[in-house]
Amino acid sequence: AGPGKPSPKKIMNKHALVVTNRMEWWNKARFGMFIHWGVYSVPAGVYEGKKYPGLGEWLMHDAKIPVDTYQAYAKDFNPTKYNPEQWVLMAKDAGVKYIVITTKHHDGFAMFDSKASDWNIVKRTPYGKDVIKMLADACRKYGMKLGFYYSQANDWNNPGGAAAGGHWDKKQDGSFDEYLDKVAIPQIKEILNNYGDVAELWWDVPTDMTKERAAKITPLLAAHPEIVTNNRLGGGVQGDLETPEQYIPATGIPGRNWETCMTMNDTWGYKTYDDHWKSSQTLIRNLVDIASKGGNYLLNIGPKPTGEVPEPIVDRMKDIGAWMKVNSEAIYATTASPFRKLTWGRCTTKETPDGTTALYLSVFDWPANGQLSVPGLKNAAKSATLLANGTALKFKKVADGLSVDVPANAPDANATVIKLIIKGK
Ligand code: FHN
Repeated sequence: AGPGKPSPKKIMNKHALVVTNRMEWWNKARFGMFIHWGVYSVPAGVYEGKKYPGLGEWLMHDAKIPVDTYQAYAKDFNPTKYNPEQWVLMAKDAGVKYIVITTKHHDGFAMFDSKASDWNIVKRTPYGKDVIKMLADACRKYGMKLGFYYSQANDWNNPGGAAAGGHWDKKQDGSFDEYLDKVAIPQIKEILNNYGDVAELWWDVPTDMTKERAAKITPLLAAHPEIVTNNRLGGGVQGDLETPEQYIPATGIPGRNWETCMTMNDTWGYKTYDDHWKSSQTLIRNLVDIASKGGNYLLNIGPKPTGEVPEPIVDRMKDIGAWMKVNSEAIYATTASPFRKLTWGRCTTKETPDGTTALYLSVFDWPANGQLSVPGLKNAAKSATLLANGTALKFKKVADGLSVDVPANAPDANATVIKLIIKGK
């Protein structure tokens, strides 16, 4: 198939270079859900009556909140409405294949029962329960993979952890190496060993992490070779994944697995007043766009301190789920587009066992003339159907490839997928 180069074969080969058995599930998944949840959801972006414009989970840093004042918020962190099964089912219904949750963010607060630091949910909140264990149980029950975000540096509460990440309170003083030995490394062992299988370990951030320091952490993973790791440990450790944040690389990241993480509004952690929500259409198209470039979409939710998921998130997850119910074949286990550019949308591909290739044409801009042109396609086409309902579509060879007869109006305003089976690769 050309001249939309490189050809599907080349792309598939390129991917084969980075796809190992260990990464197989991850490469098929394409869609994950990120969860940023912690004590920062209590102030939710407001300190001393002032609404801070930055990220909700960065409030302590941005408002230079003293350690003791910040720690008092834990007394109001009482997520009595936390229902992890509901979270997992919301994700599952949306088509999500794995979840990654913040076990400890930059505020240093462990959302799990930690022996290494008593700045944790069990010791410091009226709730007193290990929400990570509860989520791990729910994930196991519903066959959802679970990964852990862990902020190994930039810790603003455990002494020494804030080394280069900013200092504004004497209580933050200390040695970064001591912090690593006494808090981070023991906590990493806790999350690796106390919650069953860990699908992905999401380091954040590489600040202060020299080669020597990273070399104390990497051996901890030796006993867990199945865990997928991202590229933010630091100290020159590449990890399995590139992690574009808040953007989709224009041409993917050839030769590397990658996962775009993105917020639904403008914050990772909950803020009461951030209503800048992306539309469901944008989120669906982002997922398609990312799959068409061979990556995964890790879409964030920021739950409230009560444990509830904000309504705009629930609505969007439902919309994504409705689209995925009929179109997920165009997302899961697909490989990148063989076409350099398609004016009307995106393409993902999948080889079929009978030697044909499925091209999933996701149409964003519906053609006004009832003809969808697939420029440069040289392979003979066998069939074209609307993926959502199996309606057969006529097609014909044209000078510059193939043209598919499509209905006058777009059947799906989010993205209509046409499944085109072509002979060969
Ligand atoms: O500082 C964090 C931020 O709060 C958030 O967790 C994102 C998610 O990728 N990572 C860091 C910035 O790169």
